[in-house]
Amino acid sequence: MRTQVLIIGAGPAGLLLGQLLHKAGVDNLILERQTGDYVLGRIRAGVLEQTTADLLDEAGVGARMHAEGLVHHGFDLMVDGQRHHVDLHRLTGGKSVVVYGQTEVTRDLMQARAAAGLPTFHGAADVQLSGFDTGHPLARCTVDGETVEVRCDFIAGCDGYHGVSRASVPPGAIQTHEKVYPFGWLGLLSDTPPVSHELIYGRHERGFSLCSMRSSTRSRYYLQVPLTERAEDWSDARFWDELRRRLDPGTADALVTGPSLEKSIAPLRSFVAEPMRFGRLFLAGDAAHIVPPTGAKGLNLAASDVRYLSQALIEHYRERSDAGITHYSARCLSRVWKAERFSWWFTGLMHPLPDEPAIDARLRRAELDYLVGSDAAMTAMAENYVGLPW
Ligand code: FAS
Ligand code: PHB
Repeated sequence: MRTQVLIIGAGPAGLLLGQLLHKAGVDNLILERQTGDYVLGRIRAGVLEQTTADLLDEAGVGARMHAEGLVHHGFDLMVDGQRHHVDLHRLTGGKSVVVYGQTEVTRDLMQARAAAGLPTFHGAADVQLSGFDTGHPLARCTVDGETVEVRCDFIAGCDGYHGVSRASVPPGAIQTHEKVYPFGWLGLLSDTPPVSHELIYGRHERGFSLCSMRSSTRSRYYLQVPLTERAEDWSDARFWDELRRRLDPGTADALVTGPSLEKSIAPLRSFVAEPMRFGRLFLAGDAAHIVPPTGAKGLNLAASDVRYLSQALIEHYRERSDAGITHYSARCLSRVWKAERFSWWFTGLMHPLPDEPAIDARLRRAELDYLVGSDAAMTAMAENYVGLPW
């Protein structure tokens, strides 16, 4: 079979790209390794930058986000039992973020794709890519035991950190940068009212915690844990007890606990692959970069890559211009590295390391004291958190 743009991966990046291309009349097809339910079952991001929300509107999938999403004008930092409000709205001249789970974004995009009757092959096994560096891109895979071959003009690798797209690039043509953090995030989802109306990023000598949410009745909490920990070793009671110990007394008293709907541990890494284009193969989203989730940038970076890539491909077909394609990688990476820096900085600031030298702990404490006492420092953090301009 043949299509203009073949997309590998039906996560948020692949689905959003497919929707934007479809609305511009560009033919596309998605190969996805997992089932749709499996993709929806992965609990991930929760915060959308306004530019991401605007792009979902442009893709025609923003209605439920506006109806159910929560607009947040700030968040709290909790440092050794003291809460400090970060007034995003004031510090950024009126900007905010939208709390709306990645699962719901993915669901909205899946429903839009199905309603448009666009082809997505779930259960696509052993995807193999070739010809993207000779002008004749080709993908082969197996679907329900049958061999499927797709010829196309371009391949968009939206298949995440463990995908086949980046792995298909000749090693000499790609450079990767990686930092693995010596801890993970143990996440818990529960149908309990959030402990606060906004997010609380907490730093405590026992470790980092994050109090987040999905709605006014569904909460998402995270605890920094050693990489040796396993989610199955954490009962709900153990999780709630540990979270309470890391919160200030007033917040701990206000915490409403309940049975977990999901518990999982995510490793934290900073990762970038350069460049993000190889002939007619483009990488977008987690296939090209990973950020520690502290700064809530992962999903939002995927959205900005997809915006640049959709614009470049639409320009190729509509205006017979390859200027966007030529500049795609540099344009993405300029934004990616700024988000990597912010996520690395915020992660280092909020996560104590068990065996760190005493002076490092004191320097970090001094930076926190400076941050919470300086409008200039808080403004710098706020403008990165709401998202730098596209
Ligand atoms: P995704 O990984 O979401 O999607 C890639 C898709 O490609 C998947 O559906 C996969 O099944 C498919 N695929 C993979 N290999 C394939 C192959 N060979 N053939 C066909 N299909 C293939 N971000 C935040 O902002 N906040 C968070 O709290 C947060 N938590 C996270 C927790 C975890 C465990 C992970 C892994 C990521 C987390 N992220 C978080 C980042 C996350 O939200 C990503 O940024 C987001 O999923 C990026 O979307 P995609 O680029 O579409 O990649
Ligand atoms: C989430 O709600 O899952 C979430 C929110 C903010 C972050 C990371 C995760 O920085």
